[in-house]
Amino acid sequence: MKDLLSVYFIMGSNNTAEEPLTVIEQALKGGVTLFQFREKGEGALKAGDQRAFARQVQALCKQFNVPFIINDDVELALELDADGVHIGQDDDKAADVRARIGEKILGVSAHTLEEVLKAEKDGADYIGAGPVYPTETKRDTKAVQGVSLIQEIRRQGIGIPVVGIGGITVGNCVPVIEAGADGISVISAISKAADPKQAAKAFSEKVQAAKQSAHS
Ligand code: TZP
Ligand code: IFP
Ligand code: MG
Repeated sequence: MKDLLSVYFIMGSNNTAEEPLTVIEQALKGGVTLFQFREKGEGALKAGDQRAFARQVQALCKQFNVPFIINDDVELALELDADGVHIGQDDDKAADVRARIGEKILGVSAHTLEEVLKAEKDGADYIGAGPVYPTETKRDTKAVQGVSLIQEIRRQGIGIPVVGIGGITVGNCVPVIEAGADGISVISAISKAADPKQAAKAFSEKVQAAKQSAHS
């Protein structure tokens, strides 16, 4: 799991001005290690259009051998036989989701140590901690927390895999790994990059190098 989290790219059709499948394909070519389908917010696809798009993205991820995770929607994840589900604190309860998805990957967003411990107990495979930095992409985030929760998780000796999320760029990703994260999760730094393949490659290089020196 920790290897898969290195460069975790999240995207929906409304996170880019370009052709979404092309952007995702370029990102996969650049070295994304895990993908999350997050079709949410203004201009997001609904119902059948969303399902059809999800299937296309899933097929693309399969070509690159990158696991395909679905945000929030357990039903859709089961229908498509996705590789996993990511849920927030306001979504279905982690223990219930674990029971429904069996061995699939389960990710949970957490903002406090208490939420981390609960998610771990409920069967989460990894934690999304953030927002690390200010973000324009998600409007209803909790307060920016820097790397404090990530550091706290490691200081307490909690071993669950963790990614930092929120406002992460190639220029500010290294401190997230140094704080103890197993990877970084990004939307706009790849989806809105002039060259998504190059952006993914730059993340990959930075994160691999930082993981080797920080976690050795
Ligand atoms: N959850 C916390 S911050 C965030 C989500 C989904 C958005 C991250 O997007 P970006 O563009 O990488 O800041
Ligand atoms: N964290 C993550 C992840 N995904 C989300 N959709 C979110 C927080 C709100 F990066 F997967 F951990
Ligand atoms: Mg959610």
